[in-house]
Amino acid sequence: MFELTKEQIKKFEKIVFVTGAGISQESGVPTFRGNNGLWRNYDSMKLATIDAFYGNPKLVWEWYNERRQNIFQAKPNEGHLAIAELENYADVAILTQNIDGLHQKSGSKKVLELHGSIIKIKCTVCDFKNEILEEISEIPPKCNCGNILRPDVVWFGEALDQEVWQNAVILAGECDLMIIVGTSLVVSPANTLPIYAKQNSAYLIEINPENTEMSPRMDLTIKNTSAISLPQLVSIYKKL
Ligand code: BJW
Ligand code: ZN
Repeated sequence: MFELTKEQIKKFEKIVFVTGAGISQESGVPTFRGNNGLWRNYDSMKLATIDAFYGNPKLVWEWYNERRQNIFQAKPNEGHLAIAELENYADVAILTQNIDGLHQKSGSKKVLELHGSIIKIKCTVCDFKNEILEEISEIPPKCNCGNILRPDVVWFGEALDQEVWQNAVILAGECDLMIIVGTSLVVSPANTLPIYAKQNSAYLIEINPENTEMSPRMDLTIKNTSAISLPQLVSIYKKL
């Protein structure tokens, strides 16, 4: 499946993974687009906006509460675990669009969360930030300053955390192998990361059962799921 020679693989010193919702699909976490992208008949893409939140904060909070409960029960799958294991053989960084924390749960150390985290909250007005330590009883929850709290995630039209993004761009620009897993690559600026890698002549591998708009620009496309494909990649490293 990985049509790479051992010699080619040995040359890859810095590996960067760009991951999206598809890597957690086999852990039971729904993706955003396609058949799984509906929640109570609402389009996930329309809920992930600041307008949706201010229009109906209770509804958007209910969406996040349900997802958090599901994510807390979810276990990293063979795909997450394979990436964590690869850290024993190479310099690995993960640039994830996911907010589910499953890479960290699987033991991966260098994980940059581009779109925030499901366990974090922040005030819509003041600088208050915290982690959700217990079940939220009052929806929407309130800050001590009197204003409503929101999930500390990045919605459409909002800027990514600049420090996280700058570091992601540096890592993408320095890697010699980028593996893009389980993302439709339709959301910017995350979908520009392969371009930074290509500028450094990195080798690009995409793992996705479906084609994406960027599939033609990949050096190798593996049209299979991440829980099947990633352990196969690690097994090549084990035999080197
Ligand atoms: C498997 C699999 C298996 C399945 N194994 N694979 C026009 C109008 C307005 C805005 C824009 C516009 N054009 C561009 C924009 C910018 C906008 C954007 O990109 N929009 C596009 C949709 C058009 N981007 C933004 O707004 C970003 N901010 C920004 O640009 O800021 C500029 C700015 C600068 C300065 C000041 C102010 C602003 C922010 C984007 C934030 C995205 N947020 C979300 C929600 C995060 C929180 C949450 O999770 O709730 O991020 S939306 C959602 O999409 C989420 C995801 O991280 C993200 C990407 O989705 P992903 O991961 O790719 O999932 P899917 O479902 O799309 O794909 C899954 C894939 O897996 C599929 O390909 C499957 O085939 C595959 N798969 N099973 C392997 N087992
Ligand atoms: Zn506040």
